[in-house]
Amino acid sequence: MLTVFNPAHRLHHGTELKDGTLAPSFEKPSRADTVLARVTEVGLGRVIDATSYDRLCYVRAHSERYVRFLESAWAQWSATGRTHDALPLVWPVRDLATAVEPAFIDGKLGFFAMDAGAPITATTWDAVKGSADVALTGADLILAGHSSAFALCRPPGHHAAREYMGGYCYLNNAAIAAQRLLDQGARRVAVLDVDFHHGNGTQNIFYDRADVLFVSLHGEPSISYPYFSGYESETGVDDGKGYTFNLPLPRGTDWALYQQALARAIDKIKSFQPDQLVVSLGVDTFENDPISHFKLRSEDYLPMGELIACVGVPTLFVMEGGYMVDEIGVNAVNVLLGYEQASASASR
Ligand code: Q9C
Ligand code: ZN
Repeated sequence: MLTVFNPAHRLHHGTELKDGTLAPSFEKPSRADTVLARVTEVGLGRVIDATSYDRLCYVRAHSERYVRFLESAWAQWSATGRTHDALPLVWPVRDLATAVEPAFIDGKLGFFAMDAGAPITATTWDAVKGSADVALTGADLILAGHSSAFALCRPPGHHAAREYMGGYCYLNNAAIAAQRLLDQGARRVAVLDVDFHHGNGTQNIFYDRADVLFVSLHGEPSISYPYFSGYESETGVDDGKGYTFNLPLPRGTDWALYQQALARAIDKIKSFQPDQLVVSLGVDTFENDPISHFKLRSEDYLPMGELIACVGVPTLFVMEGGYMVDEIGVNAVNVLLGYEQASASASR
């Protein structure tokens, strides 16, 4: 399996509010570098550089004004004389006015964010664009006939919706890749999200559409970030009714329980008969993850990959979360190795 990588990810390392103080974010450069080192160590396959794509590819999954905001936020923030990370501090919740995009940067930050978890630094946009380009390059490998590929994206993407950032995410890499596959001829694409957190952004982008099936396994919303999405009752709207499938799981979920839910997810995807599969691959389901509460062990990621291979269609893996940096490489690459082993034996 080929891996797509972009060293531009190192241009992004922000701060986050943790327990009332600003500290370096859990979402840090060593994450992607650790995964890359493991890819090389096990000889997964060649590592290729991302190519650069036109911004219109991002606008396929997001709005024009949101992409423009991401491109220009730092320039507007720093023009006010501030030098620390840009973070939103006011949000248009419930009955507040959302009809007008604020003109001033502090208002724009809240307008285009769901939380204060997506800091913007001077070079954040370069890393964010580079991450989306990794996903697009991976999608093009699939279109060129590869049966699988690994887009080693950083920063992650699945919390980023059509018009807002949050949860360490800015552009939705998996959604941008899925849209690329559709624009290049796929009739139906499934997105399977195995990150610990609900992929609210991906759900938002495809919620009213029947050409993308979104299936997510995640911590129960009432006790897990992002708290305000991921309930089983969220199943899509209009043409998209029935094309969103959420499987929330309780605190302490181990492989025995996870495996049953994943088998249901795989059945759902198979009956959709997608042309391709995009996997939002987060490994924050790991037992020692610092911000999550599932109990998967490193060896469980091998059968996870085997189960995903049962879908039997070309598959693009897109890196999402996972914050136990020591193990993130082993865990993510175990999914890919399990997938490869199962695919190889199926084709013999
Ligand atoms: N102080 C992804 O896994 N808040 N995002 C955590 C920690 C944000 C996770 C609170 C978690 C976002 C892509
Ligand atoms: Zn996550």
